[in-house]
Amino acid sequence: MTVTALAAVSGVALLPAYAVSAPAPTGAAAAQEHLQELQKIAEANGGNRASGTPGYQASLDYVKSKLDAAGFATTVQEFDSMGGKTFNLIAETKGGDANNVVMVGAHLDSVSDGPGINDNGTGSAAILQAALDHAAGGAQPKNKLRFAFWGAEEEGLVGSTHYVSELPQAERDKIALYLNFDMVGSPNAGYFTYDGDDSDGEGAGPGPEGSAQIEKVLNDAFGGAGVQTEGTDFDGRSDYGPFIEVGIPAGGTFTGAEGTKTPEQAQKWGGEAGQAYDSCYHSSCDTVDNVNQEAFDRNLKVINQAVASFAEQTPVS
Ligand code: DPN
Ligand code: ZN
Repeated sequence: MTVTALAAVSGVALLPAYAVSAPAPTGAAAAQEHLQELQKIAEANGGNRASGTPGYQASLDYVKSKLDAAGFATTVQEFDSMGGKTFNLIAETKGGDANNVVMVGAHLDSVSDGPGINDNGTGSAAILQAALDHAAGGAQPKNKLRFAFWGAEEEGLVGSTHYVSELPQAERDKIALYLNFDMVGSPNAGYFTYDGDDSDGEGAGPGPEGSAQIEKVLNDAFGGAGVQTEGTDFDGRSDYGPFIEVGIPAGGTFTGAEGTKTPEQAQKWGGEAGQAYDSCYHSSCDTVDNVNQEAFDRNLKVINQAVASFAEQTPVS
């Protein structure tokens, strides 16, 4: 019997030799796939990915499998929130100086009213892809890189608070800095970085020492792409809160939530003055269509640059 006839009998399709599978996408294209996947997960699980629900579990499984396959050491940390069990996912490089850890975090949970793709599929997808791209580059980081995907942020920063409170002081001392990414693709985007030096002299004041240098690295990365930034206060509304409370320097980027874009901001950034940065904030329309691709791509690049830079050198060690 010929090979073809054998295949016909056994029902096995013979693929031509050139039909190898396409290489996995990297960078922006891969991050876009993560957003699509999180959207599908929400749709398959009652429309959301809220902490403690099957949609959250599926989100965590998806992220964890990618990081495991790329060689990260992953840990799932269980905690209670709103009367139920939920989880943080922590993934760190096996190499790098364990006494000088660079942490990068994003909350992986959505509110229960929608799929949470801008808030915070974007931050989750961005740091996931930054981790995968860094690993694919093959270089061992000088410092240990630790990526955190927080549960129950939307229930009051519960996951990040639990993580920091469980961490012995000796382990806190090894964390050189914490970078936070929560909403990095808002449809009517602003380009904010956490105000480490309190340049406006208002609001929450400066972050712990080293935060100003982090802000500068992020601002310079945006500047290199021709994007002007504004500071946003450390007002405690996202997962950097528990870190700055114990004196760990922090920073990060943010494209805006329910706040309104000013005419000056619309002039320098485009978009619509008098409208919310994200008019679908915490609602059912926070889908893949609620992501500003340009803002998301610019943030991805800045995040990759910041990770590459802090992997080698931190302001405070
Ligand atoms: N913490 C965000 C949320 O999940 O609702 C909103 C937010 C992010 C607000 C960053 C301020 C700064
Ligand atoms: Zn939110």
